[in-house]
Amino acid sequence: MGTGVTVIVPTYNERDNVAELVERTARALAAWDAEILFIDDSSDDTAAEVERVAADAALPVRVIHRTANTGGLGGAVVVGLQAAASDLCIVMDGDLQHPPELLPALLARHEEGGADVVAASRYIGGGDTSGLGTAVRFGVSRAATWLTRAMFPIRLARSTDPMTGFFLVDRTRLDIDVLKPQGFKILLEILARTDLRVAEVPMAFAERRHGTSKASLRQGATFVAHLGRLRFGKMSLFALIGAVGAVANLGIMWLLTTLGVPYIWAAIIGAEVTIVGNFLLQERFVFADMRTDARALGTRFLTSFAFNNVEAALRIPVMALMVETWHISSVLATGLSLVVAFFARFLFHSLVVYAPRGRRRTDAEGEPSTDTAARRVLRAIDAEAMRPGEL
Ligand SMILES: Nc1nc2c(ncn2[C@@H]2O[C@H](COP(=O)(O)OP(=O)(O)O)[C@@H](O)[C@H]2O)c(=O)[nH]1
Ligand SMILES: [Mg+2]
Repeated sequence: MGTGVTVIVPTYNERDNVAELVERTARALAAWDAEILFIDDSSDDTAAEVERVAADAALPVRVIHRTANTGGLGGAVVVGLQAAASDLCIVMDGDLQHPPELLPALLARHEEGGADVVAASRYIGGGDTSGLGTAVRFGVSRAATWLTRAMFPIRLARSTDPMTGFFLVDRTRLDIDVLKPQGFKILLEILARTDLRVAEVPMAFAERRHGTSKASLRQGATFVAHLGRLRFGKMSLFALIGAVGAVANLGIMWLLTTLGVPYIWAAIIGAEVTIVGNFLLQERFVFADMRTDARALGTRFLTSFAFNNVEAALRIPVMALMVETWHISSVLATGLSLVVAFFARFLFHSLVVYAPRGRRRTDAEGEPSTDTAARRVLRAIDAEAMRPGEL
């Protein structure tokens, strides 16, 4: 028996693929002290099928069936990394698009040394993407890969396929707690948030055996938001949306005044439309991960709307006061007030609008919270400042 290895297989309705996957994996890893660990979120009886197959499998097979699907595929992989019997873990899809026969090659590359992660790439010599199916899917996959590598040119310099779901990772080199996986791209999460060394082996990506793909347009949107958050953190994404809103605001004003609407009204309509538009974009892209714990949508909207209106109404008189009392130029005053307003808006949204429900005034034991507002503000700023800043 060789070294221990755990093959982590996330499954979502993969019942018909289990038996073949276990058999091929057992054969490929006959020389290793291996186990297979399924992390299952299925609504069919995949978990029961795993138990059935496990009974006469040639290697230990376990299944963890999750009752709540937190974090989707990425969340399942994190659970697998925590529960694995071995420190050497390999994540592999449950639909046989990742050929188990490649497992020894991943392990061999790791044994050569110099790498904490070994990824199976569809894009290096000998790799093959025909299993991706349609030309559209291939194009989307390629474009997403280029975009991602362009955004992390240093961290992903050695990774031609940071979105592959087939990879080996040495758990002892990984701080699992820093991962905040969303959706499908767990390897990207690992490579972007840590400085693990990555090596690659080519993979021929196969056709899915049974069942259907769970990738979707929705996963695509989640991916773009995930990428934005990994790269910029919440605050920069928030700023980006604010900037887009400012341009939209000017456009609306221009349109309305051209149509003959008096400019005061054009300004008011432009401002309100922008406030509502910004709110919707923030909901979807900046604070999506905080929505489930926060208060109801209506309450979030009203709090955000009220804040922005008060802020917009206050900014002009405050600016006037600055010019009058500090004798600074009006341009400088405008700049200063916009910067202050930006931070105020961001902090208000992350600390109040999207604050976790029920944890605002009491701590876990129901005691009045000793966590002061100042401390929470500092923590929020700290969390943003400590994003992966390097490329
Ligand atoms: N545990 C778990 N597995 C998932 C989830 N979504 C997808 N999977 C599994 O992740 C693997 C890749 O998903 P798949 O639908 O094949 O995506 P595609 O290969 O990109 O089309 C498969 O083994 C799925 O069963 C999920 O929410 N939870
Ligand atoms: Mg698949």
